[in-house]
Amino acid sequence: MLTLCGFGASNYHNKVKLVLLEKGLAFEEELTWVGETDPMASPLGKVPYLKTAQGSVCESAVMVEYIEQQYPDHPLIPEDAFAAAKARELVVFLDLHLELVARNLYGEAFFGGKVSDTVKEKIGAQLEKNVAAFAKLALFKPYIGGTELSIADCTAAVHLPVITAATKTIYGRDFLADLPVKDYMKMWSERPSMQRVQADRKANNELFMSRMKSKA
Ligand SMILES: N[C@@H](CCC(=O)N[C@@H](CS)C(=O)NCC(=O)O)C(=O)O
Repeated sequence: MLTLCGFGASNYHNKVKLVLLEKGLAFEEELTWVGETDPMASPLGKVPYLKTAQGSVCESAVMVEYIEQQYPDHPLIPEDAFAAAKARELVVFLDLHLELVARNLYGEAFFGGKVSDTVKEKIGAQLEKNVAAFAKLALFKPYIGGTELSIADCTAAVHLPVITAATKTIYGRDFLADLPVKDYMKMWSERPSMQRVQADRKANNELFMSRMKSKA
């Protein structure tokens, strides 16, 4: 049995959860807040992490690869090596070049904190460049890498809305406005996997926000 540890308001938690749901796998969830993680399972104290019969694994990208290899039915990584590389390339752009950069804005965008003007300027320039690069790779036909749903979609579906919200709040402009994100998310909203993730996210979000505020 697989146990996904984390919380429903986390985009990385939901990335792995979408993969599990899209593959039709049975799994349990264990509500684990940042600050309450198992240091052996997640040495950096991040969520999510995955408990398996053999032990635990952290880092969402690694978890997704493990799930795919261990449970090859309903594949979310193409069999063809080049197509697989292209799906993984999109995941790296989304996780590393978009989300991790935008994350510098979340303190002010979502949690009532303050981000300095210097940081805003630096992050704005980085995001501008990285979004333009991502736009060259993302196909939206209708899936992010083309005609097949992949791990790149499970990643895009959780990160793109957060990047839109953060850039709108901080810069007054959606940095993803030139991409068909709205139609893409509408397509996702019709999938049962996303319906469950959104319902769980809403249920968890209030609790998460009150925890963040009490810590601020
Ligand atoms: N690279 C990690 C990122 C996970 C991540 O940043 N998770 C956030 C919650 S959405 C977290 O645990 N933040 C607390 C921290 O970084 O200390 C992954 O892909 O799993």
